Amino acid sequence: MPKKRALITGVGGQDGAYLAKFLLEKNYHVTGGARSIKPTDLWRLNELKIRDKLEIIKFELNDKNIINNVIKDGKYYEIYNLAAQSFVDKSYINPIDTSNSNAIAVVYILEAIRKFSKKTKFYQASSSEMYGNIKSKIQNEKTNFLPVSPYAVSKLYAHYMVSLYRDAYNLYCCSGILFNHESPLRSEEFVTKKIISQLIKVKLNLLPHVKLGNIYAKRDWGYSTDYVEAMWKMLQLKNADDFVISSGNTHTVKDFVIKVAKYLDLKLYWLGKGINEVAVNKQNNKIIIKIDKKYFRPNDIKNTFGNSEKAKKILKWKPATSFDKLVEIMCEAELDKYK
Ligand code: GDR
Repeated sequence: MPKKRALITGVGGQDGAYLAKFLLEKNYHVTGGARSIKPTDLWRLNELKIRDKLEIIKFELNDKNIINNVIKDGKYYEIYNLAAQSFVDKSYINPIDTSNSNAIAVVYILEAIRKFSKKTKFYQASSSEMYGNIKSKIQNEKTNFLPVSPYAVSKLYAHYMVSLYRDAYNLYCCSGILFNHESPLRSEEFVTKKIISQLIKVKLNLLPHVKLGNIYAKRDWGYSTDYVEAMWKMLQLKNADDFVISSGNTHTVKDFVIKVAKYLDLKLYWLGKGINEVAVNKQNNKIIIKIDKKYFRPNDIKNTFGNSEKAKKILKWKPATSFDKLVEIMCEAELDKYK
């Protein structure tokens, strides 16, 4: 039997790389779409030792012709759209690019599927950011959306379009509403990896302190490798549907700092309030965490906390990795770089 073909857009990113590995292990023929196919931009595929096992093609979200050309043969059994402008903070600086990449480009892909490849199953990376600061304590598929960033608005547009193409054009397309998910392959622009990488540098005397923004934001953090499995499971159902994928736990950024410091055997005490709050290293009384206004967002979500009961029931999926284990995996991987 010929191998099933899958296309992953954004294959150079954290989820793209882990999903490619997962699908290769399931014996798929995997094509990875990337905006830049330079080896340095595909370092995660090398890290997972899968670069030579994939077909890599150039994929540009803002180019309708490229999208049509990639999809027009109708050869993909599954398409996972993981390409995006994925930085919430940058979306305030560049709302137009964010909207083009995260909203309009998704309609290009859906249109290409509708015209040329009706049998393709399509997965869209939706985000917990879409809930914004909704008052409900825990968020599931029935919770209303109240986006507070250009990023979240763009993702919500795509989310609704996916649902529209499912209902109006009878296509197999679905969205995974994924809560924050991290791994050693995360880039340092995201807070978890930044904390780990910079606190290790502090411990090794390579950096005086870490500067952070809103340390009281709460996030539902899971492990990326668990979450890519859920993406695949969504495309194996008889009928397409949307699912929340979350860890079901929430922690502040400060909790994350405390956990990492403990793992690194850095003993901290906290002083001050608001912008003046600092964490001091008990061993030498040096300030090692500071707050910097630069890292605050015009709007920030106070708390994300997902309920993935539906995924548990229908997809038979649940997160395999605890918060503590996630911190341990990420710290270990970062420490390995210094061995
Ligand atoms: P997020 O992830 O915006 O939730 O989006 P990020 O790690 O950037 O922020 C999490 C929270 O930490 C606060 N924070 C800081 N954030 C960064 N990046 N740097 C800092 O120094 C800092 N200090 C505090 C932020 O304000 C925020 O509250 C991620 C992305 O992967 C999205 O693409 C995805 O859709 C969502 O998760 C679910």
